[in-house]
Amino acid sequence: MKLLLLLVAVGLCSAQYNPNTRPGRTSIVHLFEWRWDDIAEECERYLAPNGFGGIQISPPNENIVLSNPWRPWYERYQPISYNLCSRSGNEQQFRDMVTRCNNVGVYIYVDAIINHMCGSGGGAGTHSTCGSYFDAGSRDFPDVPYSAWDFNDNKCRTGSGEIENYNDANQVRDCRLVSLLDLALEKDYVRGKVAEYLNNLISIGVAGFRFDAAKHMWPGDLKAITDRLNNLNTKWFPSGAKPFIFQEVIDLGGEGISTSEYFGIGRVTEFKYGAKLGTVIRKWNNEKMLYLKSWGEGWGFMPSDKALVFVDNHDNQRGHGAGGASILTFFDARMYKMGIGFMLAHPYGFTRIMSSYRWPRNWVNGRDVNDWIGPPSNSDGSTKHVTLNADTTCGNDWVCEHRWRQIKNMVIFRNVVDGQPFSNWWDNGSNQVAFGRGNKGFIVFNNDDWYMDVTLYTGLPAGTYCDVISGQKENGRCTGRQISVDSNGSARFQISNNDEDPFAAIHVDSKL
Ligand code: AAO
Repeated sequence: MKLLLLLVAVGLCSAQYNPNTRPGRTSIVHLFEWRWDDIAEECERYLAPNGFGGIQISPPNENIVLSNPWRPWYERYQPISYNLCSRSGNEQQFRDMVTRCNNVGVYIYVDAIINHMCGSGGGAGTHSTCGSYFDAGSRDFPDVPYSAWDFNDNKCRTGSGEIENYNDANQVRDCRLVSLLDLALEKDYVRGKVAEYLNNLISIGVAGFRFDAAKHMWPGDLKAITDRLNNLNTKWFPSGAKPFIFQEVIDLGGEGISTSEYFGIGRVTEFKYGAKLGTVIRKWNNEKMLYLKSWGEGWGFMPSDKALVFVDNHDNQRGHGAGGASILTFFDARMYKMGIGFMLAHPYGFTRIMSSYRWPRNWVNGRDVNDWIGPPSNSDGSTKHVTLNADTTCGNDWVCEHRWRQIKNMVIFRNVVDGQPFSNWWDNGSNQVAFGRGNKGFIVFNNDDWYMDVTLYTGLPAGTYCDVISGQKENGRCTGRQISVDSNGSARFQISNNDEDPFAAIHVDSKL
């Protein structure tokens, strides 16, 4: 029995579910396409003071430079080498960012593109972000180096060499995803090169990885690679700490590959989460917030301790990947804030916030024809800095959702209620719902088309609280609405369906 328990414990420890965030920091933010020097500043001036746990950064390695269309964001998903230079900055800027963010306890999670190199039609030359030579046609990437032997061209069994059928797991893993040259990760040499890249990042001080396109890699190959990874840098992390791993596997059900195949390696993205939450908040398909009472595993999601959750990501906010039209984004700001508010208040999963740039969305026949547009940039292709406005929002077309008061305050809410149970659920049988987290926090939504005026048991100690959605506590005073919790723990909530944000949230740190 003891041996069995030991084996179970060892098995679980070898998978890397722990995000390595500092105690009491429970969310990460994806600073999509940000420059390393801007991220370093953001860690010091905003993310650390507001309790963010870490950052998913865009791929830091050398990638192809595309000119038709011009410098799309997705060129960064086409590696040329593992040199650390990209539109976000060079190696020295990368090291500086990791050091400065780590020093204030905000950790870096690298988007690791290890399934493939550039597209098969990527041509030959030095059109790459550090100027390294490559030849996609002959599969030659001398800066790694990889050659034709290191790709799956002979293993793939489809006529086109492309993935043709997502129900066939062999195709999905052995053939090319949208023409991207598929690395032979079963080869010891290739595994070694990938591990060397990731270990270099670990030595610099990163805390973990997003495995891009994990669904397109065999779990056994990923396991072999993660088994070669070093422990985290003890300058910032406890000795023996392993890199956090979260794997991008799209599983909305009904395909040949399921997320559970990847639990042995680390966490997995739960794409059902954003797709379903968007449907509920939009009130499509007769969905109601009432049904969120059983949110989580009750909705057929993976176990909470395996899940990485988000309302939108860099793909599905622009129609790539999966999720479809229900996905909420900053374009639907009012519903988006409710969705993020719900996610951050609910205990399910490890949460990631999206932080975007604006682009001129243009739907033609159900597709955004501007889905390729890269980050705000200068005419020479360099990415623009994130500037700050007087009201703390961002300029230069950076949306900075993570700086929206409602979102930032809910990141703090989640930290405050960490470890507390889901409790005191209430609903009106429709779209007015409320729930608490033990005796630490309480949130109330009115997504119906009529006024809400209810007195609810909150579980909180008596006192006057500041609603952190309509305002926040500043210098001991509340800039938004105040909520009084009586000696029985009950409070009256009046929320108009016409309020700018039809929800309210209080927690023990927002008590006046
Ligand atoms: C670009 C061009 C291509 C060109 C290629 C090479 O767009 O035309 O061939 O360069 O020259 C990103 C962009 C791609 C871009 C690529 C490389 O999104 O457009 O290609 O960089 O520059 C699949 C994968 C998933 C992937 C997602 C986009 O499984 O891993 O496609 N996401 C990651 C990254 C992403 C990146 C890559 C991977 C590549 O986050 O940014 O691509 O590094 C089904 C499958 C999914 C599949 C989707 C889309 O989903 O289940 O696994 O995702 O199809 O193909 C319903 C279904 C749902 C279904 C969905 C869409 O919702 O329920 O299951 O419909 O059909």
